[in-house]
Amino acid sequence: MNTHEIQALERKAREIRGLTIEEIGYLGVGHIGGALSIVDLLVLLYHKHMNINPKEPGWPERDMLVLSKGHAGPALYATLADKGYFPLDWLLTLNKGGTNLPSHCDRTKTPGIDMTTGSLGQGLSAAAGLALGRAMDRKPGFVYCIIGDGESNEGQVWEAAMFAAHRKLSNLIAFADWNGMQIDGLTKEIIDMDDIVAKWTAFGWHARMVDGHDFAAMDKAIEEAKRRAAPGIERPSMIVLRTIKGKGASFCEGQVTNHNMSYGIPQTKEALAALGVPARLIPELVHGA
Ligand SMILES: Cc1ncc(C[n+]2csc(CCOP(=O)(O)OP(=O)(O)O)c2C)c(N)n1
Ligand SMILES: [Mg+2]
Repeated sequence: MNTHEIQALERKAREIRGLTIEEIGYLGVGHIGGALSIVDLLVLLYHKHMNINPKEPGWPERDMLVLSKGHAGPALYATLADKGYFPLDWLLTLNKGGTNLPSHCDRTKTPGIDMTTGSLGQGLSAAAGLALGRAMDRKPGFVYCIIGDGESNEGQVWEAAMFAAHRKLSNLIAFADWNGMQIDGLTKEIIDMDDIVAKWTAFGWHARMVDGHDFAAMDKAIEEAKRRAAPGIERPSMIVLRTIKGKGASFCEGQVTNHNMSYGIPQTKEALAALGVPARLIPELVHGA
């Protein structure tokens, strides 16, 4: 990727962070920390790597994403709305009665959501099933999956790890959002995963760790993972992303309290100013009241 492409992705990520902060700020409470830590990855996937058609969300040949850490749905909703899957103003209905955008992802409600998630530990199994189906049908395309570091404490993650390696699912590219925090505190104090790359490697995956806020590094890792689909080296890939929970929200970045926090219009306004992006959703901020 050249500097121009990287700058365009960085600009897009600031916009998506702004939309995500407005979306949750308008509701008044939500999983802002874990949503913001994956924005750079979502932007890279949806603006560079994924073969998709927002006009036809169910296109059978599309690449798919399973957001296993389904509580980060609001960041994915902002990315999808911006891509044109549904109108931007749906973002103001987040988790309200009758909405198409529940707090956690639901494939029956939202165009562009490929798997229902929120019960942690299950998404990688679902992604492995989708990838196996593709492989059995000899269909092209990749299945992407995002899990959390706290979620990685779940046993089912490691069942999926064994299964995907056994079936040589090189069309499965997973990411672990290593933001160091989970609901009750620091991951290393709850269950320390120690050398996580060594663990995935031992489970038969191609694994590496990169900075989850560095587009060039992530892009290189994804390109490398795609090459693992070649005959003779078929392995699923795990890309562990070093990230900052709450990245880009001036009022809570890096704070262990940002998992599922309350905030409102004043903090939203402050954060948008710090990001250098205009308000696009909340009427009183858009019209400067
Ligand atoms: C099976 C299950 N247990 C508990 C929860 C409640 N819960 C929601 S988010 C979360 C913490 C997840 O931590 P992590 O995977 O690190 O997410 P992130 O830091 O990216 O937000 C928990 C325990 C859940 N959604 N599913
Ligand atoms: Mg975490």
